[in-house]
Amino acid sequence: MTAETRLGVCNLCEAICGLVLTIEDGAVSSVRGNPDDPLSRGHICPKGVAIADVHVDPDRLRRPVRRDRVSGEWREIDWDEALDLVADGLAATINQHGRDALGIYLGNPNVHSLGSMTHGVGLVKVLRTRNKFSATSVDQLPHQLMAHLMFGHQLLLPVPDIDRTSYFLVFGANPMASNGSLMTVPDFPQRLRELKKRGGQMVVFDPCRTETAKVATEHHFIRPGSDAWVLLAMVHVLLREGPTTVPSYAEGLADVDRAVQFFTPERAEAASGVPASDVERIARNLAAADGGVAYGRVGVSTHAFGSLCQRAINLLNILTGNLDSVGGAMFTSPAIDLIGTGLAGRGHHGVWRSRVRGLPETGGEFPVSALREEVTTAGEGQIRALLTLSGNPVLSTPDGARLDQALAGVDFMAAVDIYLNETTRHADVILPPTSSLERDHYDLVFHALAVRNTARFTPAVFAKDKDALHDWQIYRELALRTVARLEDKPSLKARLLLRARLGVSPTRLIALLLARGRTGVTLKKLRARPAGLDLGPLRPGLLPHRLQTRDHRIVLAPLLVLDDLRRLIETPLPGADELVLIGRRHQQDCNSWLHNTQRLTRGKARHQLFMHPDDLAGRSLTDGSLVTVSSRVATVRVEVLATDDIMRGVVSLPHGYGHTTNPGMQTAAEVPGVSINDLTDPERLDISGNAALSGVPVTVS
Ligand SMILES: Nc1nc2c(c(=O)[nH]1)N[C@H]1C(S)=C(S)[C@@H](COP(=O)(O)OP(=O)(O)OC[C@H]3O[C@@H](n4cnc5c(=O)[nH]c(N)nc54)[C@H](O)[C@@H]3O)O[C@H]1N2
Ligand SMILES: Nc1nc2c(c(=O)[nH]1)N[C@H]1C(S)=C(S)[C@@H](COP(=O)(O)OP(=O)(O)OC[C@H]3O[C@@H](n4cnc5c(=O)[nH]c(N)nc54)[C@H](O)[C@@H]3O)O[C@H]1N2
Ligand code: SF4
Ligand SMILES: [Mo]
Repeated sequence: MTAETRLGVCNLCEAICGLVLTIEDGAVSSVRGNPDDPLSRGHICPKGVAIADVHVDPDRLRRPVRRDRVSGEWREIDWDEALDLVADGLAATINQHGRDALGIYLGNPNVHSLGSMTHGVGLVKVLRTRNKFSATSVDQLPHQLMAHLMFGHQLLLPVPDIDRTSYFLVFGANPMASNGSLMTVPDFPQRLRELKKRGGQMVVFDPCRTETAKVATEHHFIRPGSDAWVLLAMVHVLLREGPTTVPSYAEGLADVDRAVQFFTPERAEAASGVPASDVERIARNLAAADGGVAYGRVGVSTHAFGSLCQRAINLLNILTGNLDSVGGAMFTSPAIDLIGTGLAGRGHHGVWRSRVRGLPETGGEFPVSALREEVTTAGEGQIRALLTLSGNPVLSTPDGARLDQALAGVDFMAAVDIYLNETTRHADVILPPTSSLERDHYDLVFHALAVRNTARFTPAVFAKDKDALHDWQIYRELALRTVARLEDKPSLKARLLLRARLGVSPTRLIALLLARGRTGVTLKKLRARPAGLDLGPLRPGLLPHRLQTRDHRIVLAPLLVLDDLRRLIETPLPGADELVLIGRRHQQDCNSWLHNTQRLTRGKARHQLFMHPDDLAGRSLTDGSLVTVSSRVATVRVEVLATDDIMRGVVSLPHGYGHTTNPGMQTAAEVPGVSINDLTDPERLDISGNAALSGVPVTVS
């Protein structure tokens, strides 16, 4: 037996851990964290250990499959036929009904694959439909919109300087389970221990006493959806008590001051349940800290006032002097900079609107909450063909069960995915790319959101099969073949250019982009140091230069959010006997997939509805029983788990469950549980268009 070790990378979550894989007789026999990796420092979680399970999973698609529309049966076909079929289907729809008749959904794993980042964007661009949707609008849209409006670029997202902060104020995030988000922070538990050892504190606001809340110095229960009240009251306290630090390049302070007058700590208490004295004390502590940072994630992004929250969090950091400052909220200096180099657009909002509900686009995408109605509402511009790229919107987006029904009715559907899942089962053709162990990787997204500046290039661990295609090759072929079939096609010259551009491999592009950067990092240097190059801690003093607003100024009070304050004030609070639903993540889950690996699904069940014992008793329900949960859109039945880790008046379901047990679906589909998104409501939106997945009114009986 021959054993050798190879370096790999985990692309399952934002922590991008470096791996050491042991290969015996051509198969992975062990996966460990790489201690030499300057960012992840040897960290790994149970999912990282399972990464090779996906590679060998017999259910993972390796060849294109086609569904017989009559019998419903799937059969493998060859690549050429599959790519032609998809190009035919897409082009026929566009030729007959126009560009917008094609809908596209881009799922989360796109940002975790280099080839999707470099070539998927190109494919989507040439298809030129306005009916573009992605996981962004069930996730971080408020962050991007506020970054666009306040700092001038949708990706100018400040990252907590976790390694040097002394006061970490967390709203609606559970990094102990999620390993951090919009904050690439491998080894959060160790970094937190270091923070505490320095005498620092972590203060958590969450309706659930999560793994993170349990290791915090302070945890405060907060009513779902009420965070904006607390955050604005903290800004109120800072401005009332002063002194506040307002950089010379910030504008709109008077508007902020006027707007937060109403948001007193007492009103915040009434709305949120957080005592006014705590709101005041924590605002003061953040201001007094030697390097403090406020941070909010999924719990306050996928929320009816997500934009107000993200904007208030930015304000807290700015007014306490903690933006662009050591221990505060800082901007990264990545070796490949997506900002300011034209690689990613600065963003726009509301330039055009969706056909049915008139919802605003952001950065060229519509809220995915509008997807179903655009498929089912007849008329000019109706979506008649759908392309999903690494996505499972049936489980991931609001009112998923009805989306499921709608997808059964489209004229043509294709998916680029490694699995047959609840969404891709409606496709006519599924095109599966190579597994992540077969692809080169450089992380274009998460180095730029990491708590330390590093760069790393990871060559594929295994050579790909002769008869397999990388995602970038699939995207290239789909773009070229579809464009060639369009009646209204670009000029020959433009098509030749497209062919040349899409012909450059992602790795070659990385070499070119690195050479363009200013950090001196080259692909050659990265190849010589595969564990990764350390470019040092985050750097302060990048502002105002790094701002992408036209005059390099921070806009403290964008009109859009000022206008939204009225909606906050007028939204009634839930009554004492009402229940609202929130979501959660567990360490061994990965959004809507990875339930196929035994390694992650064995052990204690975690699909249950969390409910406070008093709320159960008040309804004469018992722990462990099957309960009926109803929202405006649907009813599901699920087991309940009594726990006082959840606050009264709140119930919680994990996100990504509810796997279908249809024949042909993945083997571990017997994983119990329901989809939380069968209950969430596409009508509940933040001003940005992000789905308000959290705080859905429900009844339980
Ligand atoms: N209620 C509620 N809903 C939520 C959330 C919540 O907290 N609560 N969270 C939201 C968030 S933050 C997100 S990001 C979305 C995620 O939701 P989606 O965008 O649907 O993404 P995933 O569930 O991560 O993955 C979708 C599919 O990608 C496929 N896949 C995995 N790797 C690859 C690959 O390398 N290539 C290809 N082509 N396909 C691959 C898998 O088969 C999987 O089925 O869900 C959102 N929905
Ligand atoms: N293990 C694991 N890790 C993951 C993922 C996964 O599926 N599994 N998914 C990845 C993805 S795509 C993302 S986007 C990140 C998300 O990363 P996080 O945001 O850290 O993860 P969540 O567990 O969704 O944390 C949201 C928290 O918000 C709380 N919450 C809900 N509603 C409210 C509210 O109204 N106010 C407040 N203050 N809190 C609220 C919930 O109780 C929950 O604890 O995780 C990534 N990492
Ligand atoms: S923390 Fe994230 S990146 Fe690291 S091993 Fe786990 S899933 Fe992979
Ligand atoms: Mo996400």
